[in-house]
Amino acid sequence: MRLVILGPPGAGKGTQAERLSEKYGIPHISTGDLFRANISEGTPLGVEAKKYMDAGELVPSKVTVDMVRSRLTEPDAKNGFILDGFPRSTDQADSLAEILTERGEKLDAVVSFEVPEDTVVERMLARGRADDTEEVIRNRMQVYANQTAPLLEYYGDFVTHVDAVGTVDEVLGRVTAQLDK
Ligand code: B4P
Repeated sequence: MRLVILGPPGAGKGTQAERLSEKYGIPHISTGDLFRANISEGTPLGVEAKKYMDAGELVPSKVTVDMVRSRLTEPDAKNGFILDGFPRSTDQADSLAEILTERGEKLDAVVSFEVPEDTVVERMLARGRADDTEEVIRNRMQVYANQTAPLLEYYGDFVTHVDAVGTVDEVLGRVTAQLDK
């Protein structure tokens, strides 16, 4: 299965992707996690990404797309993957379509998590990651509305909408019920 998970910051994309990865035996590829790993290792990519992440801005698409393209060439992604946090803009979605065409592959599903803003802000403040301050969260929500939300129209009827309010298990149950169809 080749799956994309969309949703506002803090919607629980990473949380659910982790569980779906275990259930379906396919890798969870999170651009946020890949950037954070590069930041911890102090790579040039990490140094570049940190500037944007600390401000709640998107990391430039060129570096993001190259990173995803390279991750997808690893053997574990051969028979499927869960993309969490990518694409985050229509230009990234165009790049993903190109990558998949080159590989002779297609997406099987795009899942969108629907959560009210108050809930995601609460979840992020409770998580308390470095980029989870109120000011940065506000900017990330704005960036989501301007750059990422248009993907819902981009993918149109192909999107499976999932109510992501509730416990982690409740949300997982809803997602898998849709995917197993
Ligand atoms: P991400 O790492 O993708 O982070 P996120 O959107 O904030 O989190 P996610 O939706 O995965 O929520 P989580 O499961 O953690 O992005 C961070 C930054 O990286 C971006 O701002 C950007 O700068 C950069 N970036 C990433 N991808 C990029 C791209 N493609 N292009 C450019 N830049 C990019 O859940 C949040 C919290 O809620 C957790 O504490 C979790 O435990 C809790 N939670 C989850 N589900 C819950 C539930 N059902 N009930 C209660 N709590 C729940």
